[in-house]
Amino acid sequence: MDPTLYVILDRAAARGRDLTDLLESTIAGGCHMVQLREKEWPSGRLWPLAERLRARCRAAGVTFIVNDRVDLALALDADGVHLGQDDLPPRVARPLLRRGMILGLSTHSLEQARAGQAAGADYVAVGSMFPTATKPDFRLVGPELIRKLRGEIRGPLIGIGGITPDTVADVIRAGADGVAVISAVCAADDPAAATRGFLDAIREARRATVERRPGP
Ligand code: TZP
Ligand code: MG
Repeated sequence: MDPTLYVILDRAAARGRDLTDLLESTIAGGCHMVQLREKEWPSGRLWPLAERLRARCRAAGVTFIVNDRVDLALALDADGVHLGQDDLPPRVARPLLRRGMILGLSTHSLEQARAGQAAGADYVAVGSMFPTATKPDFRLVGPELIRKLRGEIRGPLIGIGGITPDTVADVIRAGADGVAVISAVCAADDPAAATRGFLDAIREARRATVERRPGP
């Protein structure tokens, strides 16, 4: 799993565009990890689209994660599932997953991130980094929470919420291993260019972060 840029495909944010096309664009832009997030359609309606996305990710070597729905993740043979604080707790979901499946968790505080790690989450997403219209009930924690967690979270730490190519450096400099984004790619006029823009900005921020570290 390479969480550098984790693009969350969300139909509601895609301005009516097909998620298959959006996935193609983001793969062309260099993304290696995606999530299918669908808050409205029931699983039966989502299934044909989900199967197409899953197959394309497999062919492209892109990690494919399903949001919220453990049953759908299993049925698709997805690489993993992403759970929030109101979904099945990780200790309940983990035994349902196949060996090697990734379990990701959304967290919004120091305590939730610690508990998620203790419960065996493979990565911890932390948000919201910035205000966002995508999740109206967002809790603003800022890159500061990444900074606080960096020393104690062993697995990948992923910033989420309101991140754009202009703000991504703040999240990377705070110590995030990667960022998850919805609207900045799904609603972009040119999603492939937006993906490239993120990756360039992340690479640059990582370089600057390494250069700023004191030498031995
Ligand atoms: N969790 C915390 S903020 C957020 C989620 C799902 C929304 C992220 O969407 P965007 O459009 O990248 O701000
Ligand atoms: Mg959820």
